[in-house]
Amino acid sequence: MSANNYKVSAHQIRFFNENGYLLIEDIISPKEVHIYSDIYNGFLEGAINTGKNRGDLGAGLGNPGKGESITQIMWPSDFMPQLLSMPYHERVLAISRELLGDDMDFDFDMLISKAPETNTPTPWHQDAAYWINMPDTRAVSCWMALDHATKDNGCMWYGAGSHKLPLRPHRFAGKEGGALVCDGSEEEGIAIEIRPGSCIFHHGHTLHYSRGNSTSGNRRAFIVNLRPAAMIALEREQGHDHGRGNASDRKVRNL
Ligand SMILES: O=C(O)CCC(=O)C(=O)O
Repeated sequence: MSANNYKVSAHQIRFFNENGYLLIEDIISPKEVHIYSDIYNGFLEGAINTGKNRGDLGAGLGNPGKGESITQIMWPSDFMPQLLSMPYHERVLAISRELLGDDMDFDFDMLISKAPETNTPTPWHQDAAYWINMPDTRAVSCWMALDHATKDNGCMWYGAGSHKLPLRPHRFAGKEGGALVCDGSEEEGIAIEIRPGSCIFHHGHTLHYSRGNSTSGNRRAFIVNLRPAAMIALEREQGHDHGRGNASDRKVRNL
């Protein structure tokens, strides 16, 4: 995947280093939002069969007997490789290199969708709790909204500066093998409501969470995760690929 030019300012880089997250408005244009929205719906509605890569991140957390609580589809770009050379992935890669260095590379992508009235929060966690220990802890995730993300439908909340603190102990929030949770509360977080096509970058150690979707609309997010190329190679050597064809590839190191 090549990175096209996308400049962030020195102030934005400082903000990211200080707080562990960074809002980027309109990473894709309104016209591009329509294109991505159609692709996303193709995945959600099953026009693209994602088999075992589709799961319920909210299993055991809410919505019993009513279908998926939080739909998670791992590796959409495996099913549609052209995504890798489309604007979102290319711009995310470019920005990740500006934020964390030229050796940042694409690790994996995923879709996380909260259907109307599913009312299932994504528990407080730090992404690094899902990963193997890595000597180089640089990692960043980009969370792009395809619907207006609001507190009521599940916008992201972040613990500012939490990426600088040690990883908190995590445990399974619901079903074993499902979502992880650590201590955290809205009092220590900041909610970031964004419009479709805007996104937030967060560091792999930044504490975050989202409320459930209690509205009658969708809350769709397209997420791309990046880390140094050498750390991706290390993960693969150790057999970790973030659920590529195997939704149970979830290694927890802090239980
Ligand atoms: O979309 C959500 O509710 C959670 C997303 C998340 O935890 C992440 O992107 O790391």
